[in-house]
Amino acid sequence: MYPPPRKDFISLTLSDQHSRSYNNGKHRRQSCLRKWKQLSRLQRSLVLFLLGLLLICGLLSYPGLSRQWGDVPDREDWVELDDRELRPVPPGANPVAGPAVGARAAAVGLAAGPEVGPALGPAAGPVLIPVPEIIPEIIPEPQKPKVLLLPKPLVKKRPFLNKRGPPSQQRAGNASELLVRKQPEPPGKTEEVEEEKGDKQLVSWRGAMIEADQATEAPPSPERDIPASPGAKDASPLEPEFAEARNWVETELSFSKDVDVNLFESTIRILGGLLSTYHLTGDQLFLDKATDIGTRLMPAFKTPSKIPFSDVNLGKGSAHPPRWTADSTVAEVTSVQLEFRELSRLTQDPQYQEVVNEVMRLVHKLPGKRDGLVPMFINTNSGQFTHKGAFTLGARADSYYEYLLKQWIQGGKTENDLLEDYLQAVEGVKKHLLKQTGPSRLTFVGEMSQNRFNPKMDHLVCFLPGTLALGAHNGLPTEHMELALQLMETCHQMYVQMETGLSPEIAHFNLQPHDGRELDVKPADRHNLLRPETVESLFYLHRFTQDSKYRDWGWDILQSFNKYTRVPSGGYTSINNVRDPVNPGPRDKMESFFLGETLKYFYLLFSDEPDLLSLDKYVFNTEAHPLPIWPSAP
Ligand code: DMJ
Repeated sequence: MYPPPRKDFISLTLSDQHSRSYNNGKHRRQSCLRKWKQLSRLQRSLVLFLLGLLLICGLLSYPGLSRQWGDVPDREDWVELDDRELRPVPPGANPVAGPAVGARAAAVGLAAGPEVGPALGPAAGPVLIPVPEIIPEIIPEPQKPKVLLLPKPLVKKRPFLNKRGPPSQQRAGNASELLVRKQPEPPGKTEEVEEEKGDKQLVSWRGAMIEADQATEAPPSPERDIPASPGAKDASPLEPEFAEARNWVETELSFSKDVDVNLFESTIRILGGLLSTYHLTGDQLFLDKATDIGTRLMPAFKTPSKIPFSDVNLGKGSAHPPRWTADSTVAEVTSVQLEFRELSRLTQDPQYQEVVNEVMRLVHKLPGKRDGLVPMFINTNSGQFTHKGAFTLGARADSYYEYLLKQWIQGGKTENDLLEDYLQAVEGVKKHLLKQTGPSRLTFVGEMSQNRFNPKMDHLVCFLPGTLALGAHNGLPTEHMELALQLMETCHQMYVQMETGLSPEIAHFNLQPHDGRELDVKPADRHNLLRPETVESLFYLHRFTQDSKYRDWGWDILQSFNKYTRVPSGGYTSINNVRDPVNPGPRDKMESFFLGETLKYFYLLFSDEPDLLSLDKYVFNTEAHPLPIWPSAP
């Protein structure tokens, strides 16, 4: 048995060990050095190379570095990572953004690298970019496909640092205020995934990922983006896009096709769009194209009654009604007049105007109306209304009323039959279709069928506040304006009372005084097609009253569109259910009126230019294409 070690022994031992180990180390180092010197130059290079390789592998296997430098497994993850921090880049720095980052930067109005396209402009001066944008510069990603991204020109020219948020709340601010503030959550929202990142949030729902900071860019400079007067040729930030579109119209757009088209839809969208573009640019190409399609649509009017067929074959020059009936829709045959009349005025060829004026003459004296209200169908053989006794301001009748007023305005307020029919129709609405809800006395326009009132209102009816206000602006009774204000409130309620903040296609109003909700939506009516009518009316009411609440209401609608209908890969979609914010049911379909009308009316609503497309100079067709009000006859 050994005695316990003494402390000094221990100390001595350790010291001794240390000394021995030191001496051993010294000897080892000396022998290593000797051995190293004995190696050939080739052997030394090989050893150094292997050591270097080991070092690099070691570094790359370190998880943090690996994530940043090496593989970027998922683009979405990478974008989310981007959001965590923003930092300034010094002047002159040229961050090369990957496509997703570039697009994202464009979406929030920040600087973007050259891959985004020259239109976004280089990052000049101190700008903010997401931190990882500089990483591809360190280790480029050769496998990344070069995706040509369409620039977002409305953002690129001006970051609009002082114009974020509802127009009534716009104020000067710094760049961080570009980020959209968190919106209050709709009730019943449970499954939504949200990640708040500072001021930003990502909101995802099945089928779509909405980036809140992609939300609405502030309105662009109106005077630069839309020429203010016919033939204006000011440089516009949209010039490259316009040049591309013009080139397409010139080289690709051909109406010489064996294809059936709907007379009304083709007139309001294509003919109206071409005429409007002609006025805004002064470019003869658009008038030539308008004349071409206008002429190709003319066979529709060759019917026994002169009430046009619904369908025309553009290539064959033949026309026909739908397969199952000889009827046309009243709204359709009476809502092509603004366009055909204007085509005659521009071409000095009366044939277009004559056919559409004839329709109005026939309808003006037709029996079957009730106090100016028209049925929904008209027969192309007999020229008589059919399915009489059913009246609505919604589908199949709506734009008849709109075009009565607008033709009267277009023609310089001289065509008294049009005015008479319009005034009588407003009285008919008041007498037969206007009611108030029981609980809060909301004014709405219902429907009537065989003398039975139905408290059902299509979202389409929300064009009416705007039209009534336009009439009042043109000297019609002030009570039209009062009615417009009341109906505007109702259309607003059709949005705010839904869980998504978006209106259903159809609402049923409650006439009972003490019985539950203001409005009800049937399961089949819960879809939203990105329709424009409410935004359109908000534009008119804001223009005429300058009341900022209409802009605020419009801003809220836009936020809801962004939250529930925006698709990350581009565009917006109709949805199935405005009552389900968790699963609104994207349809993967965007109607063309969303771009043609809804966004245009948003643009006009938020514009600070009081006379942009002045309502004293232009009348908007039912697809939101402005046509000039004719100069008064001498
Ligand atoms: C548009 O195509 C036109 O406004 C038409 O008059 C009816 N409504 C749709 C959009 O909702």
